Amino acid sequence: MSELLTIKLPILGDFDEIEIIEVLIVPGDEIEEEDSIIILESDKATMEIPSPYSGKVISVHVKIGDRISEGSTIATLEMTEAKHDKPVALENEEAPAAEKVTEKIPETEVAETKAFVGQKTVKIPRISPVKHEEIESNKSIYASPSIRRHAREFGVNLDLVIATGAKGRILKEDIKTFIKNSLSAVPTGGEIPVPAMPTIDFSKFGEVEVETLSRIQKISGTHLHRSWVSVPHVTQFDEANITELEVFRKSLKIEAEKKGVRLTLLVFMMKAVVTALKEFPRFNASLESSGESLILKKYFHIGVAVDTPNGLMVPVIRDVDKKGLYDLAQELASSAQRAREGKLLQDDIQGGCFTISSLGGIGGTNFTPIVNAPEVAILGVAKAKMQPVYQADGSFSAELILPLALSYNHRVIDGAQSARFTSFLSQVIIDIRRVLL
Ligand code: CAO
Repeated sequence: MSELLTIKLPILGDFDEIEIIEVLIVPGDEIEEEDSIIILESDKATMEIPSPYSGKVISVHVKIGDRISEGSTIATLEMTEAKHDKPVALENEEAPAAEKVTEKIPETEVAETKAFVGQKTVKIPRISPVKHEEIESNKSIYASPSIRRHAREFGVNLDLVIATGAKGRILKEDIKTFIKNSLSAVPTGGEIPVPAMPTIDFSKFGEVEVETLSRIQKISGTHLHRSWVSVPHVTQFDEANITELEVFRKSLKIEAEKKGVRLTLLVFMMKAVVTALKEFPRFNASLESSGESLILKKYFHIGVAVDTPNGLMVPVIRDVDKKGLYDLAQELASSAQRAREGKLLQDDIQGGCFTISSLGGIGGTNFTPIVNAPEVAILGVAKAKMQPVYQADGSFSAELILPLALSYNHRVIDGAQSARFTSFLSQVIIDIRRVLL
């Protein structure tokens, strides 16, 4: 016989209304007693909350971003009879006699923290908050104790692992992916290994200052490096006449301000890119990790590179095809703001189909962006400039020209396709009404 039990949040000392940054279980999971079920994070500490019992997860009542306090319901567990009989230290005097303690957990292993299981109050082993300073001291790696243990078991250097968890947290899946990638990256006879950078004492040549890279810079650096060495890059340059688009954009400026949004060129670019992706589905795809097949996506989630004080971040704006310009402008501004404040959640940076990197608000004539693999193409947008354009009647007119740079994975996309893509995109931008077609 089995019994349904509700797992509630134990007392966590001074902590209240604490944010859930990871939910580690889903309905159907078979979990063991002591397996972590959620991870909480406050300003001061990170805590893994373990399950007090083994059993099958029936339902999960919380999600990432929820703030919970003592007694909040986390999950419902079906405890199997064998596990149910397992002795636990019950405190509730009203618990049925048959379920009372047969063996006490030694006092040293028990914190003042308590988990509430159904109507019974049960002591659970100590939950050790991991202070942020401890994490920082360990080369700014964001990982729970169990993940660190797991990494140590496999000899994985966490510094090199790309984190996909909330706020850059390393998950068990990330370790698996790292190991998988490391195994498949073993150089075969024909490959040329990348020689390590020599260690140089630059202070021999003059005064220097050492600045440690931020966590985000390290993570994005690893990701960019992997894309750079594994994707055969080609960059296709093009340009678009945005004179009319700029007139249209400016005509909407007051209306946009009234709505409290800034309608920048980038918002129009997102819409134009989606129109081009619909026309050229191969650009809205990812190469399967085996390299054997192409996964064509039927959704249009666009990543936007954001320059933050801590480094480059790419929040993903979902379903761009289904949203209007004002909604997109609002969402872009809010994502950029959260990126700059380091508040993006795991969900905010996942699932992108195609990335736009716009340096147009800053300057430069053009640049070659690195493909945000496993996406297959990225559009670089540089600063638009007034230029004389030759007209059919032999005259020149002053037009606002936008430089475009499309980098793509040459394994998936041919040069001719890329030129067709940017020509089409350019036409859509010239006459933005085409996004309606
Ligand atoms: N040409 C001319 N003007 C441009 C332009 C372009 N290509 N792109 C934007 N502008 C204009 C905007 O329209 C805006 O003008 P108004 O004030 O008249 O509305 C102004 O420049 C400032 O724009 P912005 O940069 O604040 O806003 P945005 O929507 O264009 O970009 C964001 C938002 C988040 C992408 C940008 O702030 C940013 O972080 N860019 C850097 C991205 C980056 O680092 N890429 C490199 C990645 S690879 O290392």
